[in-house]
Amino acid sequence: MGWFSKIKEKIIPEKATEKDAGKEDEKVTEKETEKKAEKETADLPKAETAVSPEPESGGYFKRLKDRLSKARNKISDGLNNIFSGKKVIDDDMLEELEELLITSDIGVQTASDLIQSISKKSSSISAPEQLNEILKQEILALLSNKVSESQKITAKPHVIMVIGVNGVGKTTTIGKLAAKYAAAGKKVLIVAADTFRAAAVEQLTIWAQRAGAEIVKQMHNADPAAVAYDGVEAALARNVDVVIIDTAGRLHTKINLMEELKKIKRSVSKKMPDAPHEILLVLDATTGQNALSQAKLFNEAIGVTGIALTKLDGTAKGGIVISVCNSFKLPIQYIGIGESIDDLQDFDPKNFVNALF
Ligand SMILES: Nc1nc2c(ncn2[C@@H]2O[C@H](COP(=O)(O)OP(=O)(O)OP(=O)(O)O)[C@@H](O)[C@H]2O)c(=O)[nH]1
Ligand SMILES: [Mg+2]
Repeated sequence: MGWFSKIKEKIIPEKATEKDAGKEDEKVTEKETEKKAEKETADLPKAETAVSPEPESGGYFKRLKDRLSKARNKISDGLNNIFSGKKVIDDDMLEELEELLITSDIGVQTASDLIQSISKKSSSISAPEQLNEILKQEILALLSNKVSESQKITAKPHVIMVIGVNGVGKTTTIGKLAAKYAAAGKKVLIVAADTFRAAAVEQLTIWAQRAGAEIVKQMHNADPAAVAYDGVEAALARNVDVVIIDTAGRLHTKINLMEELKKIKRSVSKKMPDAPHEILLVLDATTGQNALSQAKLFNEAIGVTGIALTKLDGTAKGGIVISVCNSFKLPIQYIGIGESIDDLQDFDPKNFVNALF
């Protein structure tokens, strides 16, 4: 199926899951979680076994633009409303602009910082519409400041541990990431260290097949730290380039999620001293400012090297990207813009801002 028909056929419901890290542990029974996982496995997008070829030139950006349409509509409609019929830039206009930024999830502090620098520059322009361009440039400057060089692979295997609360898109992102590395000619091994639900391993196995990656898994309820250790051991023996470890977002035991993740990290480094080389935190863009508190908690407890921000296609509040960039020293490495295997993009501030406006 062509990429354009795929976009047309896809209807993604607006999701608004407000979950705090760790809080869900007790609330959800194992049975409910198993049911959800089975549904997720059944819901996996079908008939995609490899990364689809990139659409014709400019297709990468076109796809990004298409998938950010909800967020773009909110911002551009808002800006049009603010500027329409106005001849001068006054305090009311700047206030309305600030409100629009805040309701787009840019965050109160970031919005106020942006308005301050915009108002300084606004004296040099005559038409209110020119504010649009200034806003764009300010946001781009803000995002570009925070982007680090993409992770270089120097170790073999390069071990990536993927963490985050339940349902944010860890397993899906792993499938997409594995496909990216495989397409770049890397030998990839996925490790199923989410041993909480049987269906989680099944879901990951399907993604591994699609991505053309190997998988290391053990029995349901096996010790996740032991699975991770075995995974790295297998990778060393099998000449693997990239290892990606899936972890649980919620536990059925009383062990704290953070404690379990620390244990996995320790066990990986016992097998390979520098590993994990990356700890990728997955955040769900539809959870808004809640994602910020998750980033803080995970970073303090485990140490995070980068962020994958998922479900940007499902939110009108694209400002969360700017908020995350401005609040932490952590770079956004990837953005998820759909449920298919080729819906993970390297985060590029310039493309992002152009697609958003
Ligand atoms: N629209 C959209 N959906 C996504 C994206 N990434 C993941 N999803 C969907 O989010 C749901 C949850 O994804 P999972 O990958 O199972 O999330 P998880 O973090 O592994 O969940 P747990 O294993 O329960 O902790 C699935 O239905 C995915 O298809 C994205 O970028 N866009
Ligand atoms: Mg998962």
